[in-house]
Amino acid sequence: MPLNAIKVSKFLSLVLRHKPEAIGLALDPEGWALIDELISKAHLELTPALIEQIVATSDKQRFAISDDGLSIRANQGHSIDIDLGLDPVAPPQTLYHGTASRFLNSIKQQGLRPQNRQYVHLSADIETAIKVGQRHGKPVVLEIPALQLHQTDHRFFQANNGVWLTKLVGPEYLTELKNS
Ligand code: HQG
Repeated sequence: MPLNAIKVSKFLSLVLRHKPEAIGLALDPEGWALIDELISKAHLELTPALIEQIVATSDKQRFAISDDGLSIRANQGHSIDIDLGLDPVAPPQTLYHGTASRFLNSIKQQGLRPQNRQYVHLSADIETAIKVGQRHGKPVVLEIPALQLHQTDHRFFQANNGVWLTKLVGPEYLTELKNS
């Protein structure tokens, strides 16, 4: 992504996932913001075309535009309390969580917790989990027997961009992948 697009994408993540109040933006209960309102309140120079381009080219498909084209929301990653309207679905047999080695002791004691976000984020493949972990330090990948957990009433959700979400994973279900 060009530098300006990265800057705008980070700005969109901030106001659509974490701090809409930073620019006095209103999100509806499902996390949607009106694009016109976002543009008028943004401190950056935004146009509908630039927003559409960022939504279309975001490497992780972080954002979605509503069917009527008027609103935008983040597909996942929220720290604020919004309802993505996702139904629980059966996950694949195994899911992965990328983290950093410095968090391992705490995770082994407490399990995976959402920390500042609404959900724990899980990946369907190891490569993605390594990249997620690298954002925090030396990456470590934890393997989760997702389907087995689902069969014991543990709920999993899949965001519109494919990222898997769940509320908590107990330490007894986490296996550290060596050489990850
Ligand atoms: C760790 C990015 C100590 C957890 C990514 C993680 C993802 C614990 C960190 C999305 C813990 C939270 C989310 C415990 C969990 N004790 N540490 N009990 N339980 N943690 O950034 O999963 O680029 O909130 O392992 O790609 O890293 O922003 O979550 O390391 O999809 O679109 O606490 O954000 O996407 O960190 O990343 P984060 P995450 P974007």
